[in-house]
Amino acid sequence: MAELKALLFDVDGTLADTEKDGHRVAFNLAFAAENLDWHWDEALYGKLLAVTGGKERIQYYLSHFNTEFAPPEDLTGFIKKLHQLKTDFYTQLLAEGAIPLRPGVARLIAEAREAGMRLAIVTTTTPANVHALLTHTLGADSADWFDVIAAGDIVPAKKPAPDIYDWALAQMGLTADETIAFEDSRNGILSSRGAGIKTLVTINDYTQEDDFSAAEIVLNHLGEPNMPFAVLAGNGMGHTFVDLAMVSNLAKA
Ligand code: XBP
Ligand code: MG
Repeated sequence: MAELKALLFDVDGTLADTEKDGHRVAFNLAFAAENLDWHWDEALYGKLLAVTGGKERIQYYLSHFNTEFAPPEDLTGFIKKLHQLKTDFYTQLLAEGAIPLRPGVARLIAEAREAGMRLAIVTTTTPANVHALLTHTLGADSADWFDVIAAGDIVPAKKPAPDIYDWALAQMGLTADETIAFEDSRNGILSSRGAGIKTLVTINDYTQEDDFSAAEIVLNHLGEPNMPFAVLAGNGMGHTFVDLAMVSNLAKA
């Protein structure tokens, strides 16, 4: 049985609830700035989350939900520009402190660093978004705490493909059984499990109905000493908040 050497964190929905009040809002601000009469309300955005990656999500919106739109000749360039604008709005929202970390995230990362556990980010979102979230929640130098920030277009096939997790493992020189992943969504766990990595899931409003049967455990959040988690599937082993001891046991199970 391999020893646990690294914690691999998804970002959106896992480190912070970024989708509804962050990404969605930033997409809408970008549409308005470009004089597009598109608006992604909370319900529509839930459907659009079927596709990961912001550029891919815009493409999916046009092909499935706004087929009336007459695409410009250079659709790829148009989407790229719109998405860059969205990234600018999104990182601005994070700089304003719009999105806090989820319960237990800062505590677990601090404990892991203290113990010399390696850390990585494995996400679909744009690298600038990861840096903005880390900087404005954990502090200016916190991106350096992570051995690898695997993000965005680094691999062409985004989650649910396993490629981004495979890439992170290769960069770290680790095997899947030396790591554990933290995810919040079906696309996320398909990716982590596809790479053979045991996965702890914390759900959110958009993902609570997802199929997480491949998870080691499913929780409402990571919990804090004064805010116990609820176990939605799996065995909490008597714990009330996720600490390194619990994570190591899950990795061994
Ligand atoms: C996150 C995503 C991303 C963000 C938007 O998925 O799907 O597309 O919503 O980010 P995961 P960009 O949590 O599985 O990584 O607009 O920067 O692509
Ligand atoms: Mg996620």
